[in-house]
Amino acid sequence: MDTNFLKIVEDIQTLRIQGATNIAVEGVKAFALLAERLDTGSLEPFFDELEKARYALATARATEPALRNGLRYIIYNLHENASTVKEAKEIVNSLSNEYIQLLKESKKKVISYGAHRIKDGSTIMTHCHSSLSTGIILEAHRQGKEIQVFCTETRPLYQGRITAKELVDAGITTTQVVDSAMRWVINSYNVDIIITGADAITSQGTVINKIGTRLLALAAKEMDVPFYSAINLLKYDPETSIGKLSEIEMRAASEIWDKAPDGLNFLNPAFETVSHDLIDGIISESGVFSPSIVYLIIKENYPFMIISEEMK
Ligand code: RUB
Repeated sequence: MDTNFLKIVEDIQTLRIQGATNIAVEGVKAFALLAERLDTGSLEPFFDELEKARYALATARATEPALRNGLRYIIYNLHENASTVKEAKEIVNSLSNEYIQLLKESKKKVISYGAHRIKDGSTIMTHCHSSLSTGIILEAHRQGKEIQVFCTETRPLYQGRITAKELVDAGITTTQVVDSAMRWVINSYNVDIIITGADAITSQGTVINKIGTRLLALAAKEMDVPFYSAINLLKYDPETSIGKLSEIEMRAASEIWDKAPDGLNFLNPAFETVSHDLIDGIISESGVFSPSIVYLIIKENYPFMIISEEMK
């Protein structure tokens, strides 16, 4: 595998590229560029190299089905249709563009539907950095709605600072709080709506997002504040429909405390689940609806993500 490709894999692992949509777009692009540069005489070694690349990207972050679904989309169609290396390269290129286009179009719709949900005068709360939920807030502001936003720091890697900077740069009144103040803010500042992003959604409509998201959803429930998850459905985890559990990525202890005393144990889960009963609605490219009907929507719109045991 060449160094340009490995650099992207490393950027994904180290969060220089972060957020599910960015990870999927950059990962799929890197895959297509690698395919373009591969110099193999016949199809078999070409497919072998692509499989190694697929594996490297698919395992770079454990909880990122949108990237894995993109690679599946390309490879499945490739094996069906390519008979020469030249043809295979063309197919990878056009399918990767198609998938990136799907991601971009779905993001636009999520942003548009989500902005409708924000009323003029709203106080909004969010967590971590999600290009979809920030996109919704920025769009509501662009439409001239008077809004203010509270966002968390998102320890240990402070992705909340990316959110805060984007919102402040756009001229939105924004306040950052430590993660443990999330409930206090909802209670003390009349938050009207909470919108977070999502990395994955399961066949049962459980959403997976940055650690702390479930706490936010529980606090929202306690105080009767609507909790929405902004997600494109390319983040569906197909394996959950055959009974597998989505994996939650565990990250290095050094992200929490790099010069910790010897003998101290750490746990650093990157994500957690939010079950559908805590979510008022998912804001998706197919509309705003209850997460519990996600499987039906996927079946209708993205049949390539429906799998069975035999396909594994
Ligand atoms: C980012 C995160 C985001 C989702 C959605 O985690 O949890 O809410 O990935 O992002 P990390 P988007 O920083 O660990 O990647 O809405 O941009 O797809």
